[in-house]
Amino acid sequence: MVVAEVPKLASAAEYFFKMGVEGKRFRPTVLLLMATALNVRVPEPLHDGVEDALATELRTRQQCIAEITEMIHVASLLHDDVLDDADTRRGIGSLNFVMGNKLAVLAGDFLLSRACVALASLKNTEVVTLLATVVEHLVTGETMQMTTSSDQRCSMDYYMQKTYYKTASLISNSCKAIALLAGQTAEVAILAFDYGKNLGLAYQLIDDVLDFTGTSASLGKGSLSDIQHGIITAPILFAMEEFPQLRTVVEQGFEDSSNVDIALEYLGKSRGIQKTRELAVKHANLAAAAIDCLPENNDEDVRKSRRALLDLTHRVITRNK
Ligand code: GRG
Repeated sequence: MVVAEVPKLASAAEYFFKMGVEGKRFRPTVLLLMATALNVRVPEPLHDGVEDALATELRTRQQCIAEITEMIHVASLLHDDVLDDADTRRGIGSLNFVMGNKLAVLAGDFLLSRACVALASLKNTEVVTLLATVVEHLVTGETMQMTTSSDQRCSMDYYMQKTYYKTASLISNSCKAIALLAGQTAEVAILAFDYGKNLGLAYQLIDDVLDFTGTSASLGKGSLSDIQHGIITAPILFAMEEFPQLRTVVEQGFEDSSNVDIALEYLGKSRGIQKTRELAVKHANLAAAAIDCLPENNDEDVRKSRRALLDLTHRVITRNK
């Protein structure tokens, strides 16, 4: 799906799909597990070749959602790196750094348009609406992060809304799309959405902790990339609730690195990291609860996939990279 006619565009678009830099593929993994977890087994008497063919076709369509989701994700990373003027991504040079901003923007557009063509081929307007909304959310979240007033920067509600748009919308709406393609009820589709949304929020909250701690538990061991770019995340927002004087530092900004040190000092004295972890655990538990609410099913593959989805809710909160 990512192969382009023009050689330069082809190498740009394929850049992050090559072996070794393909990323964790967390999103497609979740979606394929969700597809199996929502499988409705056909009763034995009806089970014939036709049913098998239908099951295979459904799987192919759900796999297409997983592919589209990964393409939208990578497209957004390419554009994000241009906006941030990043020079690395996934341990190698970012595409904008290696091939320039113009090709990086065009490669993102190309991936997004190939994703649109694949989406159209599914001929399901509700699913098209879900994923088109995701792209709108990504752009909205990015813009929210870029253009904040002082009050918005210090607001937990604003931060959670932005986090939903930038990180959780993609996985929640794609999970819902998987359920709709399976012909599931509106109730089950909402459970799939809730799972994705809460898993995505938990994932990002831990990401924000790791930006301060890295693989160790101690502060300042992470890349500190958010705070150095002036992006205020949950740990600082919680610390600010305990130490309101931290707000003055946040308002001054972090161009002066001594402000980063001051903020880290307050963060260290506060329960900011712990409270962020607790909030992540709360969302991980909500994700697990959504899986537990799915209609009972005794099929071994379905149960295995549901266990794996539950296992992921633990992994997102215990990961240290
Ligand atoms: C072109 C669709 C499109 C949108 C443009 C720039 C922009 C609008 C959106 C940016 C959205 C963005 C970069 C959100 C961050 C999401 C996030 C947590 C990325 C990290 O994901 P990982 O850790 O990365 O899963 P890997 O490398 O494993 O894929």
